[in-house]
Amino acid sequence: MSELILVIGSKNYSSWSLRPWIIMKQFGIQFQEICIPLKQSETTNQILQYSPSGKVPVLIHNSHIVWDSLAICEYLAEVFPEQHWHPKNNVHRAIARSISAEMHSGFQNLRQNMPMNCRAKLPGQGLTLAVQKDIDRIISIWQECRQKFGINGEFLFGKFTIADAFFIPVVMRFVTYNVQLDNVSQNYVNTILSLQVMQEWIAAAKVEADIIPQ
Ligand SMILES: N[C@@H](CCC(=O)N[C@@H](CS)C(=O)NCC(=O)O)C(=O)O
Repeated sequence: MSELILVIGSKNYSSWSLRPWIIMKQFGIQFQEICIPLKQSETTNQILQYSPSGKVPVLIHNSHIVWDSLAICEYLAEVFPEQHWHPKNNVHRAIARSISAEMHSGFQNLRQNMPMNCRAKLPGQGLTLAVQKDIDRIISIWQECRQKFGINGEFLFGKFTIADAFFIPVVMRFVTYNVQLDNVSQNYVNTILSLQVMQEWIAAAKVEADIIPQ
Protein backbone atom coordinates (compact mmCIF):
# COMPACT_ATOMS: atom_id res chain seq x y z
CA MET A 1 0.00 0.00 0.00
CA SER A 2 1.43 3.34 -1.00
CA GLU A 3 1.93 6.06 1.54
CA LEU A 4 -0.99 7.90 3.09
CA ILE A 5 -0.60 11.32 4.66
CA LEU A 6 -3.31 12.83 6.86
CA VAL A 7 -3.06 16.57 7.45
CA ILE A 8 -4.93 17.58 10.59
CA GLY A 9 -5.39 20.60 12.86
CA SER A 10 -4.50 20.96 16.55
CA LYS A 11 -5.67 17.84 18.36
CA ASN A 12 -7.12 19.86 21.23
CA TYR A 13 -9.51 21.74 18.95
CA SER A 14 -9.89 20.09 15.57
CA SER A 15 -13.06 18.05 15.85
CA TRP A 16 -13.17 17.47 12.09
CA SER A 17 -9.63 16.07 12.07
CA LEU A 18 -10.41 13.64 14.88
CA ARG A 19 -12.91 11.72 12.75
CA PRO A 20 -10.67 10.27 10.00
CA TRP A 21 -7.66 10.12 12.34
CA ILE A 22 -9.42 7.90 14.86
CA ILE A 23 -10.93 5.49 12.38
CA MET A 24 -7.58 5.06 10.60
CA LYS A 25 -5.90 4.37 13.94
CA GLN A 26 -8.69 2.08 15.11
CA PHE A 27 -8.41 0.03 11.89
CA GLY A 28 -4.61 -0.06 12.04
CA ILE A 29 -4.14 1.84 8.78
CA GLN A 30 -0.60 3.22 8.60
CA PHE A 31 -0.27 6.89 7.76
CA GLN A 32 2.02 9.85 8.17
CA GLU A 33 0.51 12.69 10.16
CA ILE A 34 1.07 16.39 9.60
CA CYS A 35 -0.45 18.52 12.36
CA ILE A 36 -1.02 22.25 11.74
CA PRO A 37 -1.77 24.45 14.78
CA LEU A 38 -5.11 26.23 14.20
CA LYS A 39 -5.81 29.99 14.40
CA GLN A 40 -2.16 31.05 14.25
CA SER A 41 -0.81 33.71 11.88
CA GLU A 42 0.56 31.04 9.49
CA THR A 43 -2.34 28.58 9.74
CA THR A 44 -4.16 29.53 6.54
CA ASN A 45 -1.02 29.48 4.39
CA GLN A 46 0.10 26.19 5.88
CA ILE A 47 -3.26 24.53 5.26
CA LEU A 48 -3.44 25.90 1.70
CA GLN A 49 -0.19 24.07 0.90
CA TYR A 50 -2.20 20.85 1.15
CA SER A 51 -5.91 21.61 0.94
CA PRO A 52 -7.73 23.61 -1.78
CA SER A 53 -10.60 24.26 0.66
CA GLY A 54 -8.26 25.90 3.18
CA LYS A 55 -9.52 23.46 5.80
CA VAL A 56 -8.29 20.35 7.52
CA PRO A 57 -8.47 17.38 7.52
CA VAL A 58 -7.06 16.51 4.11
CA LEU A 59 -5.81 13.11 3.00
CA ILE A 60 -2.98 12.74 0.50
CA HIS A 61 -2.74 9.38 -1.25
CA ASN A 62 -0.26 9.08 -4.13
CA SER A 63 -0.92 12.17 -6.23
CA HIS A 64 -4.54 12.43 -5.05
CA ILE A 65 -5.93 14.67 -2.38
CA VAL A 66 -9.23 14.14 -0.63
CA TRP A 67 -10.56 16.86 1.62
CA ASP A 68 -13.54 16.93 3.98
CA SER A 69 -13.80 14.40 6.80
CA LEU A 70 -16.73 12.46 5.36
CA ALA A 71 -15.25 12.24 1.86
CA ILE A 72 -11.97 11.01 3.40
CA CYS A 73 -13.72 8.23 5.34
CA GLU A 74 -15.75 7.13 2.31
CA TYR A 75 -12.61 7.16 0.14
CA LEU A 76 -10.73 5.04 2.67
CA ALA A 77 -13.67 2.62 2.77
CA GLU A 78 -13.06 1.99 -0.95
CA VAL A 79 -9.29 1.69 -0.59
CA PHE A 80 -9.50 -0.69 2.40
CA PRO A 81 -12.73 -2.66 1.79
CA GLU A 82 -11.64 -5.42 4.17
CA GLN A 83 -12.30 -3.14 7.17
CA HIS A 84 -15.73 -2.71 8.78
CA TRP A 85 -16.50 0.91 7.77
CA HIS A 86 -20.28 0.52 7.66
CA PRO A 87 -22.85 -1.96 9.00
CA LYS A 88 -23.23 -4.95 6.68
CA ASN A 89 -27.04 -4.78 6.60
CA ASN A 90 -28.08 -2.29 3.90
CA VAL A 91 -30.92 -0.75 5.95
CA HIS A 92 -28.62 -0.31 8.95
CA ARG A 93 -25.97 1.08 6.59
CA ALA A 94 -28.42 3.67 5.26
CA ILE A 95 -29.21 4.73 8.84
CA ALA A 96 -25.48 4.88 9.68
CA ARG A 97 -24.95 7.12 6.64
CA SER A 98 -27.96 9.26 7.59
CA ILE A 99 -26.74 9.94 11.14
CA SER A 100 -23.18 10.59 9.92
CA ALA A 101 -24.53 13.10 7.39
CA GLU A 102 -26.79 14.65 10.05
CA MET A 103 -23.73 15.09 12.27
CA HIS A 104 -21.68 16.42 9.38
CA SER A 105 -24.17 19.09 8.37
CA GLY A 106 -26.06 19.87 11.56
CA PHE A 107 -25.91 20.60 15.29
CA GLN A 108 -24.72 24.18 14.69
CA ASN A 109 -25.80 25.36 18.14
CA LEU A 110 -23.77 22.68 19.88
CA ARG A 111 -20.76 23.35 17.66
CA GLN A 112 -20.81 27.09 18.27
CA ASN A 113 -21.51 27.07 21.99
CA MET A 114 -19.56 24.00 23.06
CA PRO A 115 -16.48 23.87 20.83
CA MET A 116 -14.22 20.84 21.24
CA ASN A 117 -11.51 21.50 23.81
CA CYS A 118 -10.04 18.21 25.00
CA ARG A 119 -7.85 19.83 27.67
CA ALA A 120 -10.56 21.90 29.36
CA LYS A 121 -13.18 21.23 32.00
CA LEU A 122 -16.04 23.74 31.54
CA PRO A 123 -19.09 22.24 33.28
CA GLY A 124 -22.36 23.84 32.23
CA GLN A 125 -20.74 26.45 30.00
CA GLY A 126 -22.47 27.11 26.68
CA LEU A 127 -25.70 25.36 27.60
CA THR A 128 -28.65 27.19 26.01
CA LEU A 129 -32.12 25.92 25.10
CA ALA A 130 -31.02 25.52 21.48
CA VAL A 131 -27.91 23.59 22.54
CA GLN A 132 -30.04 21.33 24.75
CA LYS A 133 -32.23 20.61 21.71
CA ASP A 134 -29.13 19.46 19.79
CA ILE A 135 -28.04 17.37 22.79
CA ASP A 136 -31.50 15.76 23.05
CA ARG A 137 -31.42 14.81 19.38
CA ILE A 138 -27.94 13.26 19.73
CA ILE A 139 -29.03 11.29 22.79
CA SER A 140 -32.07 9.97 20.94
CA ILE A 141 -29.83 8.89 18.02
CA TRP A 142 -27.45 7.09 20.38
CA GLN A 143 -30.29 5.40 22.28
CA GLU A 144 -32.00 4.22 19.11
CA CYS A 145 -28.77 2.92 17.56
CA ARG A 146 -27.54 1.19 20.69
CA GLN A 147 -30.92 -0.42 21.38
CA LYS A 148 -31.89 -1.40 17.82
CA PHE A 149 -28.58 -2.00 16.03
CA GLY A 150 -25.88 -2.22 18.68
CA ILE A 151 -26.55 -5.55 20.34
CA ASN A 152 -23.47 -7.28 18.92
CA GLY A 153 -20.97 -4.83 20.40
CA GLU A 154 -20.45 -1.62 22.33
CA PHE A 155 -20.68 0.84 19.45
CA LEU A 156 -23.63 2.49 17.66
CA PHE A 157 -23.99 -0.41 15.23
CA GLY A 158 -22.25 -3.03 17.37
CA LYS A 159 -18.79 -2.88 15.82
CA PHE A 160 -16.93 0.40 15.32
CA THR A 161 -17.96 2.19 12.09
CA ILE A 162 -17.68 5.61 10.44
CA ALA A 163 -20.82 6.63 12.37
CA ASP A 164 -18.90 6.27 15.67
CA ALA A 165 -16.00 8.29 14.30
CA PHE A 166 -18.45 11.07 13.41
CA PHE A 167 -19.94 11.25 16.90
CA ILE A 168 -16.63 11.04 18.81
CA PRO A 169 -16.06 14.82 18.90
CA VAL A 170 -19.51 15.08 20.54
CA VAL A 171 -18.34 12.61 23.17
CA MET A 172 -15.40 14.93 23.88
CA ARG A 173 -17.74 17.94 24.12
CA PHE A 174 -20.06 16.11 26.51
CA VAL A 175 -17.07 15.34 28.76
CA THR A 176 -15.63 18.87 28.67
CA TYR A 177 -18.99 20.57 29.37
CA ASN A 178 -20.18 17.81 31.76
CA VAL A 179 -23.44 17.25 29.88
CA GLN A 180 -25.97 15.21 31.88
CA LEU A 181 -26.67 11.88 30.18
CA ASP A 182 -28.88 8.83 30.54
CA ASN A 183 -27.28 5.42 31.21
CA VAL A 184 -27.19 4.28 27.58
CA SER A 185 -25.44 7.47 26.45
CA GLN A 186 -23.07 7.52 29.43
CA ASN A 187 -22.06 3.91 28.71
CA TYR A 188 -21.40 4.86 25.09
CA VAL A 189 -19.26 7.81 26.23
CA ASN A 190 -17.32 5.48 28.54
CA THR A 191 -16.78 3.00 25.70
CA ILE A 192 -15.34 5.70 23.46
CA LEU A 193 -13.13 7.12 26.23
CA SER A 194 -11.75 3.65 26.96
CA LEU A 195 -10.42 3.25 23.41
CA GLN A 196 -6.64 3.27 23.41
CA VAL A 197 -6.61 5.48 20.30
CA MET A 198 -8.91 7.99 22.00
CA GLN A 199 -6.53 8.18 24.96
CA GLU A 200 -3.65 8.64 22.51
CA TRP A 201 -5.44 11.64 20.92
CA ILE A 202 -6.30 13.19 24.31
CA ALA A 203 -2.74 12.77 25.60
CA ALA A 204 -1.37 14.49 22.50
CA ALA A 205 -3.96 17.29 22.82
CA LYS A 206 -2.87 17.92 26.41
CA VAL A 207 0.74 18.59 25.48
CA GLU A 208 0.05 20.89 22.52
CA ALA A 209 1.31 24.41 23.09
CA ASP A 210 -1.18 26.41 21.02
CA ILE A 211 -4.12 28.06 22.76
CA ILE A 212 -7.20 29.56 21.11
CA PRO A 213 -8.46 32.08 23.72
CA GLN A 214 -12.11 32.14 22.59
N1 LIG B 1 -16.73 20.05 6.57
C1 LIG B 1 -15.30 20.07 6.76
C2 LIG B 1 -14.99 21.06 7.86
C3 LIG B 1 -13.49 21.22 8.09
C4 LIG B 1 -13.18 22.38 9.03
O1 LIG B 1 -14.00 23.30 9.25
N2 LIG B 1 -11.94 22.36 9.56
C5 LIG B 1 -11.47 23.45 10.41
C6 LIG B 1 -10.68 22.90 11.60
S1 LIG B 1 -11.59 21.79 12.63
C7 LIG B 1 -10.46 24.27 9.64
O2 LIG B 1 -9.69 23.75 8.87
N3 LIG B 1 -10.46 25.59 9.84
C8 LIG B 1 -9.52 26.43 9.16
C9 LIG B 1 -8.82 27.38 10.07
O3 LIG B 1 -9.02 27.29 11.28
O4 LIG B 1 -8.05 28.19 9.55
C10 LIG B 1 -14.85 18.63 7.05
O5 LIG B 1 -15.71 17.79 7.34
O6 LIG B 1 -13.66 18.30 6.94
